[in-house]
Amino acid sequence: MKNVSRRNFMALAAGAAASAAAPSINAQQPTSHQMPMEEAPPLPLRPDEEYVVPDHTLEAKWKIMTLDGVKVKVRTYNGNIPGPLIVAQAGTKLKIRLKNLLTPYDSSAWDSRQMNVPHMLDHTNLHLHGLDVATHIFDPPGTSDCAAPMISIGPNEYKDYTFDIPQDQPPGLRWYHPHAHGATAVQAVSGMAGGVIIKGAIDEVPEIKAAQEFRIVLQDIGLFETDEPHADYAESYEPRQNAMWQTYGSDQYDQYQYPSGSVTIDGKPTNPSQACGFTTGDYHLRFYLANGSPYFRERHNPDNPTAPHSFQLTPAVFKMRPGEVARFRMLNGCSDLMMPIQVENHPMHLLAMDGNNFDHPEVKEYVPNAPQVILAPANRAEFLIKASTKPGKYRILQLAQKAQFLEAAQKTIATIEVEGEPMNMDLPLNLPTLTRYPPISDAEIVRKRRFVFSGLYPGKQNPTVGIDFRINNQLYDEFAIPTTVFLDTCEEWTIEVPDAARGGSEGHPFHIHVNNFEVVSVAGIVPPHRLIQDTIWVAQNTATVIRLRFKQWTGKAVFHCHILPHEDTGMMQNFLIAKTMPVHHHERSIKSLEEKSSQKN
Ligand SMILES: [Cu+2]
Repeated sequence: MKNVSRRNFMALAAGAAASAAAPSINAQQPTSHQMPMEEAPPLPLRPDEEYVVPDHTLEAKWKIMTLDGVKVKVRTYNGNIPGPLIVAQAGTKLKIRLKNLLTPYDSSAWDSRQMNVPHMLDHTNLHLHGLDVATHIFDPPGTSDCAAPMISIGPNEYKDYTFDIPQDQPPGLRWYHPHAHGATAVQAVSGMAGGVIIKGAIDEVPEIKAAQEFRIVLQDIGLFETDEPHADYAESYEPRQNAMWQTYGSDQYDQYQYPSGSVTIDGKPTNPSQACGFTTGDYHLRFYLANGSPYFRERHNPDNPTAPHSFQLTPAVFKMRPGEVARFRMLNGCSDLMMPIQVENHPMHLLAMDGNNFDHPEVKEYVPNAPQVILAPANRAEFLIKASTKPGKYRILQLAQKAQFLEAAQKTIATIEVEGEPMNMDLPLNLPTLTRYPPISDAEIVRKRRFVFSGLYPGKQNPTVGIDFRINNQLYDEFAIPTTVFLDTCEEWTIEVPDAARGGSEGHPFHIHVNNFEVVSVAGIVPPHRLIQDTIWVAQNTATVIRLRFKQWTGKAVFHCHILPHEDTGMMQNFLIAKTMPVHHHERSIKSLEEKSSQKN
């Protein structure tokens, strides 16, 4: 891979694409849902709705901060990384105002027929990840119009969202992040994400109620040296439009003697000092953060770009007494990293995945170098740890893995320091039963589908990016609906990542909006206990089988790979949840034949 000249390939391919497509200016007109802030009428904005005062206001805005001694300019919610924690109850309305205070970004050379290139990095929207709420990516929320555009809030605009949280929404850890196609990766890997906790029955289990709670929001921050002449920061992630970072090297070297430089949509090198192109995962500099504090650093490795130079920083410390039980809630909010998680020398009492608790805690024994839980990008794990009777320091580890484009070194996420007066806290035997996801029987399945997630390199459909990230051989199309499902029906889907020869160069995490799914099998293995998730890792050359019940909500929604650069460059599809299953024309014709014959008799 090292000798591949991506610039040469892209120069040819992107040049051809650019000459075939007429340039268009992307003029965004505010709609009634996106009012420029200075023109907004006083509250209440829309008297026909119950919207009065938002429960939470999220402001998307730049912030200059210092990470591990490096002055960086990042995108945030409300100036904080992670964004504010949102706590809500099932059966209530959650009102969130999203204000976009990001600065304008030039997308003038972007051809809007080519959706799967980074564009409109100054536009944003909001996704509540893992909540069973109405579809809210297309305008207006809940729409079933196949031509409905994605919600896109421009600089100095805002939008009021109202989410109806179902009464039977399982209590647990969920999260929010931007989902504007073409800008999701850049915004999220710049810091825009936060946790959502739904309170409920599990919080009242006496052994859990008695436990102190440690929340761990994990994020990554991708950075490049800035080329702004008078910048008061050293690194940021501000790719020029249609400029791609050349992971496999170039003629340009930065002050650290690392190759830099990007290509334009025409495949031409940009200004040699412009190091900041869109990347499909490799950055000049990347920090991994736990609750906003960096615990690990990676630097681009010009000699072996898929194995970044790695450096462990000082991780956070959680203090526990010997025999104490603590509740951990961990969110993998990273843009692309799959994390095999292990707590040193301690069994993990897993309570929930993706905010959906089990009937009883599942004990994952400690085995050196074996993960106790795997967190794909976007997954959450909630677990109890009963501290050892032996005082000491025990690491929470992300084990090394080579299942992705970039090799992931082992990282210490945090340290549990066991010290002080011993105690002997109890672990719960049972957990509350979830009612929203009754098991789906064979007889309920009305349709089986197969979706293949594959990457083609060099790309044929997406020459600007140079790699095609596809589902069933197609790139994302905002207005196509390849899949229609029906309310109150169940389906079984097989998500497949092929072998290397057929485009399975790495694993992909599958995520679907609106309804969580039941995991039937992973690589042919039936899980040891019932699993309800909204995201699942699908490893190279394996298939994962899931069952879905389309419940309560109709409308246009999406499923996609949760490696965000893959999603932004095409690995996403729309689907429609339609209200009633129509009578198939075959059944209609049989019925009319029967009617005709009965009339004759
Ligand atoms: Cu992917």
